[in-house]
Amino acid sequence: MAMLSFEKKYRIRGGTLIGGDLFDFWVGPFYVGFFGVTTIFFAALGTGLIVYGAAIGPTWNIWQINIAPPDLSYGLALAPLKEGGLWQIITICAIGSFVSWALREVEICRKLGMGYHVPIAFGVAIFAYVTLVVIRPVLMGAWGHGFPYGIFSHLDWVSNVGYQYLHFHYNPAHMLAVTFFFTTTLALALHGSLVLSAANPKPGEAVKGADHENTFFRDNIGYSIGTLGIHRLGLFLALSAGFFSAVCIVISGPFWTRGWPEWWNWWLDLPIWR
Ligand code: UQ2
Repeated sequence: MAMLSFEKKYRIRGGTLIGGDLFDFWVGPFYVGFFGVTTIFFAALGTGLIVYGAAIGPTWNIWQINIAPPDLSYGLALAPLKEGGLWQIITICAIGSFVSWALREVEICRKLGMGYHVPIAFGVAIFAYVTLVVIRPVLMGAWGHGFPYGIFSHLDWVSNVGYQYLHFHYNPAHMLAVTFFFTTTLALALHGSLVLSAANPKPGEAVKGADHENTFFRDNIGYSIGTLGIHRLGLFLALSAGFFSAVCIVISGPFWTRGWPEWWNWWLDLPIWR
């Protein structure tokens, strides 16, 4: 269907989750919707507070700007603005805008009669972020366990929290997450290169299709997962990477407080060695 007649058919009202026809319109190419408005609201407020936090801080150096969570002594209470309260409100704004964006994606899916794969995938990324700044701090009993908002400061946080458990690469969920990240890059490299090899031939040559793609992998490794299958695999690999990243940090502290290398003592402690 040509784009113009497609848009005439699908750019119609309805399918909203909330508010009926309120904000049910487009601005240029962008769908607005109730959640478009809440996205803009939270993103603008959050960004403004980050700039304010930078302004009252000691530096405008983009790498060194830091907005820290409250001291651990505040526990799960609200803190004064300049003592981590900014971080708390910025966190609310971030979650508000991320969730609004996901719900706006849901409304667009509903209008188009499509599956919810994209908002569900984005939801896993939101879940990983919420695990770091809400779920784990709440389980640990203090907002101070959240990570600071700053380029170098969040890197320092990751390094320090990692060393607190001696060697984070011994964390079994971290091992799974890393493996899924690498396998995701393998799958996308295979997929991207295969599609380009078939669909982007040198000038004058015919474009090849799925038969060529399948045959390449059958000739090469005796198996082709298929054109739909590679996308299912890719989504599974990517979501698993995000999911096990969240698991690996949420078990560090709330469920395991010693060094991760020590966790593997269960192997040496098996009764079969006696
Ligand atoms: C494939 C296929 C595609 C692909 C790719 C494969 C025609 C265009 C990349 C090959 C992928 C396989 C065999 C799975 C590899 C497994 C892992 C865990 C990386 O068969 O169908 O569609 O893009």
